[in-house]
Amino acid sequence: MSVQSSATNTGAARYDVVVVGAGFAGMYMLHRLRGLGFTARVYEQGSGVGGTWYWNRYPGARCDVESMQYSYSFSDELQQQWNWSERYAPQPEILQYANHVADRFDLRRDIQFDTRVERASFDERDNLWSVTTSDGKTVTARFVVLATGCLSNARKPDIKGLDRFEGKVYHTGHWPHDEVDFTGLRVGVIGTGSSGIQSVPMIAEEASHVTVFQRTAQFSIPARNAGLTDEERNWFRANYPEVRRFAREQSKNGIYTEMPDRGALDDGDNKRRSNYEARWQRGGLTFMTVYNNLALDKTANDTAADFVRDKIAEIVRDPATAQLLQPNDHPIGSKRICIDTDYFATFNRPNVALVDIKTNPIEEITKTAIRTGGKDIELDALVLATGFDAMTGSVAKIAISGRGGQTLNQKWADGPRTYLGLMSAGFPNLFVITGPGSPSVLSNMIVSIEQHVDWISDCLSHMRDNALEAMEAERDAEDRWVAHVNDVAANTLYPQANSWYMGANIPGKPRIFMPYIGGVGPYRQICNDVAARGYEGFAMTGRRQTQQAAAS
Ligand code: N01
Repeated sequence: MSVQSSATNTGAARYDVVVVGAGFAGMYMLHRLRGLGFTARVYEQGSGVGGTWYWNRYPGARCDVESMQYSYSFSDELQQQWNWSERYAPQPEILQYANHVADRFDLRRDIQFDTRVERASFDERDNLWSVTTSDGKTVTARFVVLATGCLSNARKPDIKGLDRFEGKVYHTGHWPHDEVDFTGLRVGVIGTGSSGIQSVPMIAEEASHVTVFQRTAQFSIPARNAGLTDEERNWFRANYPEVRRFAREQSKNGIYTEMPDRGALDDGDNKRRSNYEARWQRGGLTFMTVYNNLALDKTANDTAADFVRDKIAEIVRDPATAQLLQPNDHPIGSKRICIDTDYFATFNRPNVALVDIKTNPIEEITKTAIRTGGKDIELDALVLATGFDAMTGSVAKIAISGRGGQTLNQKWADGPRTYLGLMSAGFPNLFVITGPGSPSVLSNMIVSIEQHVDWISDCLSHMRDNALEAMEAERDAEDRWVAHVNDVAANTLYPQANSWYMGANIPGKPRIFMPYIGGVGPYRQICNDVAARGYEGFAMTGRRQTQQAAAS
């Protein structure tokens, strides 16, 4: 493989690797490829780096993993020098960090912005991908790496009359770059997942009135966000070797925290309540790791769910509103838990109303209002916090055809099938970073991104060292992995919720639990073992074998 890109005899530029997306995954992938001497081209549909942090600019957007941990670990200098200002960095600061990384490692010269990858087709004879972009150009590459992100395909709901609405309509996942001013406006927010829960309190401070349209009440834990002190930053900096090691090798979710050693029912009522209270006061995602069986045992889970329901009733003054805000149709944590700042308290404001669209679904949107329960709620602006076609949506938008012309969308018609969440049989030399079948969205994404990028980088080096040209997941290894992913999920409470983890938020999408819930540490070990056993479950071929296969 060459260090410089070259041109084929058709004039198309040729790279060792095409990377799709310049979010945290694509940027680190490019950095590693460069370091190994591979040529790479990154295509990014946005005008800048940052992926999800480039698009999700809605008011209140911030990370729900603490920033000292939601950050790259590959460069010690970077992690020692970057100064996170808050416990959970706001979106502009995370985007600033992404830009800093792009500049610091001189990444931009190999990234083509404002360019979508439209199609990618595998040529079996030459083991080459042909990649066509939205500027009408085609390049070839030995490998394609999809760094397209798990939550990047914003989903506009199919609600009658939505296109007729005459006020401004915004989607949280595709927020404008110019400032949006809600001052004096009556704003409707549809959706109460993380994006709705983060944005409602901010919008309520500005707008004259906010109506929140709730289909499913959500469990949310206070973030307790605050400025970081030097002492806190320095603790992390001094302890990064152990913090990062633990997150990668030992944790379930890629976060350095206590590992619970007892179940919720092992404690009596008072002790359990005081444990929940302590985590509620601490704030953040670790509420769910008070006990080791909250995701496994419904009776145990009920104790945590009851605690949060009681908190909602304490915070929200109007009993009818409090009751509506109390989730009662899914176990806590089985839909991605939310982390908020004053979400429930916002419903005590005189300018905020909650409308239950589960009982009275939206009938239609008129030019000026949302009609539900036979009543028109007049609005000047509408915020769609309706989420994403998660995990597969961005991949599905690219026309990918592999062996025998089969498309990835055809292969995944009944749900995504991968081996280790990294490759799909029939699509040689095509990698997905944090793909379905890997811990991905159930983890601190940056930990999982770095693990996949490092694994792929080692794999490409191995292929180069051994004159191998093509690598492909074997079908039986894939079948076994898909069965394992499903078995592990079936032993948890997760499949009991209509969540985007299950594809349930997209009408017609197959209901399959997409991420791997076996834990970040164990998963990493599995991937390492597979590599150590000569990439067991992957077929690897050299040029001569490919030619022989083509001739026979
Ligand atoms: O999207 P969601 P999100 N009519 O799918 C409702 C990450 N994230 O953007 O639950 C009416 O969770 C839908 O209702 P229901 C994080 O992983 C992270 O909020 O399907 N309502 C739900 O209430 C998160 O989990 C951060 O019944 C409709 C809401 O819209 C993921 O992104 C911040 C509807 C969608 O909730 C997605 O979060 C933000 C319809 N037709 C996001 N369609 C961080 O803090 C959907 N809904 C890092």
